[in-house]
Amino acid sequence: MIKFTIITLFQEALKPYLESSMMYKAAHKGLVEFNFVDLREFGLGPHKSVDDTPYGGGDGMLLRCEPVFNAIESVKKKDSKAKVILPTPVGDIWNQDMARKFANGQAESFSRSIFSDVENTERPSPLGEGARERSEKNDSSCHYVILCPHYEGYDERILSIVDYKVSLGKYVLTGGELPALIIIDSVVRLIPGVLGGENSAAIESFSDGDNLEYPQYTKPYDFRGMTVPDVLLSGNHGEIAKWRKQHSGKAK
Ligand code: 6GU
Repeated sequence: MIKFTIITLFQEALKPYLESSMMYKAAHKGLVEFNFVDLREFGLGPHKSVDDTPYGGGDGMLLRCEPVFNAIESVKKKDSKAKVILPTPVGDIWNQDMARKFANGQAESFSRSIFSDVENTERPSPLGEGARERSEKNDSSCHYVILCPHYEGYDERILSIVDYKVSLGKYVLTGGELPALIIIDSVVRLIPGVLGGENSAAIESFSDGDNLEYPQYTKPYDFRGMTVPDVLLSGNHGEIAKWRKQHSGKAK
């Protein structure tokens, strides 16, 4: 069971996706759990403010430390082993290998590099001791807290409570909600039993089980004059495998 707790001001943007299709099925089967924490509840003053202007001047508003720390600490009080993910355009660029490690509960193996630029004396190793034990016991049960920033940014001190900084690519989005959905989707589909029919070996490589490498066709044979390569109808499995290999393009 993998648990995601999403800290956000915009739950309504996330729920329709997580309550549909494969995400819904995975949650329904008990393979994953989605929880929400409303950051506004941790806001300050009568207006439940969560942001303020930057010291030194500049445009826009930044997420403040207090609401974020209080929200994260409220989750950690119940589960001290929960790991915090911050979607940010300056994070490590998300890839299939990272998704697989999160799905296997082995994300700690790359967290050192993510942490190399963050000073944190209280947490000399972000490797929660449980990780190695968990992977030895083959227990992938884990809890990820995704903190969705909004506005123009966040107070840098928030990084001291974050385990992983993740970027989705070299462009800028308005907030962490879409990245959170992409991170969750790419992890959940790798949990054994979510897609059905796969075994652990099938999720060992990007291509296996993903059918991304070669062109595929289904019925009809002839669609508006565009026909299916005949080798695929030949029943010759050797030739079919050869054709697929020749036509596979490596996903970048
Ligand atoms: Cl994780 N956040 C934001 N705001 N923009 C992004 C991103 C994340 N990844 C790419 N662009």
